[in-house]
Amino acid sequence: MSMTTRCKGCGALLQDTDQDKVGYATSLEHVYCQACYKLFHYGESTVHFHPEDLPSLPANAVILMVSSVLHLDLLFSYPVYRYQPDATYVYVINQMDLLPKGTNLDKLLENIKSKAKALHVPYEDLILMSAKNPYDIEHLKAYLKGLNEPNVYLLGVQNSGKTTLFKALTKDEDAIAMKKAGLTQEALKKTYDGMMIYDMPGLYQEGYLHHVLPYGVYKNLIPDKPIRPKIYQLKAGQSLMIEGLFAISFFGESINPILYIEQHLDVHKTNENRIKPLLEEKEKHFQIYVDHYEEKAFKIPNGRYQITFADMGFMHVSGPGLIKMVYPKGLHVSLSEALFND
Ligand SMILES: Nc1nc2c(ncn2[C@@H]2O[C@H](COP(=O)(O)OP(=O)(O)OP(=O)(O)O)[C@@H](O)[C@H]2O)c(=O)[nH]1
Ligand SMILES: [Mg+2]
Repeated sequence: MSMTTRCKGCGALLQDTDQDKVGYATSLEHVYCQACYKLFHYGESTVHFHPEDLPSLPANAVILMVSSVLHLDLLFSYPVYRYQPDATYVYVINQMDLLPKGTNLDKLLENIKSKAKALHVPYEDLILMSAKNPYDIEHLKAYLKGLNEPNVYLLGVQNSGKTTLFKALTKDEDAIAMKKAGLTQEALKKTYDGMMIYDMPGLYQEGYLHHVLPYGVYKNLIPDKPIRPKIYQLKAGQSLMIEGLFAISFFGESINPILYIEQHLDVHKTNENRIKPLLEEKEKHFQIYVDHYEEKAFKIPNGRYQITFADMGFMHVSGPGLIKMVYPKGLHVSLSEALFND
């Protein structure tokens, strides 16, 4: 029996001594650690820590920087190229299937390129794709072959789809890809067509839904099917409540928000002065809520902007105007330029 058996689900080193530590299994001969086994078979989430150190990356590597379309506000916010400037960086915008069919992809690509240029981000290519689309996977395989590097690393924040890509590229059947944030614990590796493909643990993102809600709740808030954007017509002083999580109040001429979130989430219109009383009795009014909230105001300049609700989705708005938001304390909420037209 080997001392270095790894869990095939998350890559953690298996150990049978400490139930509270990562990689625990009742037997070292198991395929999965207990956390992965419970997650996969019962949808139950137990400990899974978030590794924070960046692994050492060789120069003769292609680094696929995987980002979800849901995380576009954070695209380029991890300057991995500073640690290994000699590797080849390719940005993969994944989960494109979540955006509506009519989305102007040329415009999106153009905007991402100008953002990269403005931030001086070095990159070889930008690929818009879906890890769930077999055609896109074939395209990526051909592309990687053309680069002719021996090592391919999948890097990016949690839940961007690295393990899903890894499985599709290498035909691995054991690794686990689910909406549990920070699932992959240590690098999983497998050969494909003369290359070694490494599926890395997710880069740790502060303030995502897993900070404030249990897995059983947040997994239903993260979209996994094509989003049907919803347009709202609001007057100044009116608000939208998304479940008991986000209260968004609008002040401006024609802010007309368009929400890109999971279809079944409860969204209702109210007035700004109703928000406080509603949240004071949140247990009575909402299915999903948190203990503590915080507030922030966003001044929207002239033009098209995006407000991102952590890893749950986003909203497009037209400025000028003002938006006041109440949201779970500690959650990542941001204002950025809209990268595509609705
Ligand atoms: N709709 C859609 N869902 C995807 C796509 N890629 C991944 N997913 C889903 O996104 C969730 C997270 O995928 P993973 O592959 O586990 O993400 P990861 O980047 O490995 O996450 P960590 O290991 O936590 O860093 C899973 O529910 C996947 O099914 C995609 O292209 N489209
Ligand atoms: Mg993973």
